[in-house]
Amino acid sequence: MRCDRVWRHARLATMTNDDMGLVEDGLIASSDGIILYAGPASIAPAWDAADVVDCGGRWITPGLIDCHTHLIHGADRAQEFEMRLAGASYEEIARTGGGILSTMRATRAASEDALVAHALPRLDALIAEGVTTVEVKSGYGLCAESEIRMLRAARRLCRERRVGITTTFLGAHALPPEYADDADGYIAMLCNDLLPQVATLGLTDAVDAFCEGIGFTPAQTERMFAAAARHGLPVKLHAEQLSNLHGAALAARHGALSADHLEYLDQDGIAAMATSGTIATLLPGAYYFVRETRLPPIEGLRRAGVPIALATDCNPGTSPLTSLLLVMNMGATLFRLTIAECLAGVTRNAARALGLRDRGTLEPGKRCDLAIWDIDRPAELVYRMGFNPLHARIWSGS
Ligand code: DI6
Ligand code: FE
Repeated sequence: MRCDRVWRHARLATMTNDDMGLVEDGLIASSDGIILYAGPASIAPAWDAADVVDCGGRWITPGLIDCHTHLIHGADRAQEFEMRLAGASYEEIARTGGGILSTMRATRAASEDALVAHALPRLDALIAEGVTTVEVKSGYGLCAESEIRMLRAARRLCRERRVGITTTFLGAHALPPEYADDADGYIAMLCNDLLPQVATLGLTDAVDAFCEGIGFTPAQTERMFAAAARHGLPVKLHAEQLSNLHGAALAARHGALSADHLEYLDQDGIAAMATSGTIATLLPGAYYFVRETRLPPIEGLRRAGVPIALATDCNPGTSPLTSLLLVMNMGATLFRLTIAECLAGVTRNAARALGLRDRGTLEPGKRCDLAIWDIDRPAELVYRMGFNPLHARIWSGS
């Protein structure tokens, strides 16, 4: 049978089952950027390929997927980090005009070109470790013009690099100064004016909110979800990061793709997520960086069969992190996830957290997004810290 390309003498972690779907002597065939075959060489059809790559026994996984980032933002907050090291708390810094609002000012001041230019080094760091799809949120503009500019900048990233980008509208991330003391008014503006604009322009693939004491209430979150439904957009939620407002259960009731963070998630939230098929996206970089001590309820999620995704949460305030390999290491070390759970978290389950059925595993019919690794066993991807064993990255078949 004819195809464009074959990778042979490879070991595969197809991620098609909970044991990573391992294949010792594997072969992948692709045409037009789509996998035609991924499995044992011994039972593969005889492929007639224009291009045959001998992998020399290297491991191939699906291209990695970072399903929760704030990659587009105006400036970093290293200075705030110094203040925190000197004893100031995140809340104190926020009260004195720092925190999210300082990033808002920098983001509003940045042109679309500047936002793209500032994000590219972060995107390149992800790509260098085999990432082939990245979710990017808005939420540092907090006004129509700047939120739209952020989403346009995010969409541009996939024209600047060979990578899949999905965008998420996170207007309900923080309350901008124009609406101080009027959170309901801000939410009404988002629902009635800004989200319809963003949806009409085709700039977003999903809607997210920050449901938290320092963010928005469950009632306000629900208004965002209702507006998202009016535009046919799926929802996700920053939930139970710092306290338990029962956001995950609310998200589940609205059929959310994912609920993210979840350190303070309770059993009712877990049960609701299990019923709705909502993915639990854990963000160990934020847990680490804010020195959180409360662990997400991993065992409860496992018992209920809630699929777990892992992501960087790359943002300037609580997770200035651009390594999914390190995220996997943190997932194992801090959250006690298994190797198979860590890898599923940045492939199969990350795809589900984005509602993308066309990637995340090595199977016929899926996109041919691959990461080829110089390792002897998959555990090495999780075990090392600050070491990058990527041999090659294939996006859309080449
Ligand atoms: N959760 C977080 O940890 C970040 N946003 C959110 O919703 C914080 C973002 C920042 O401090 O800039
Ligand atoms: Fe986040």
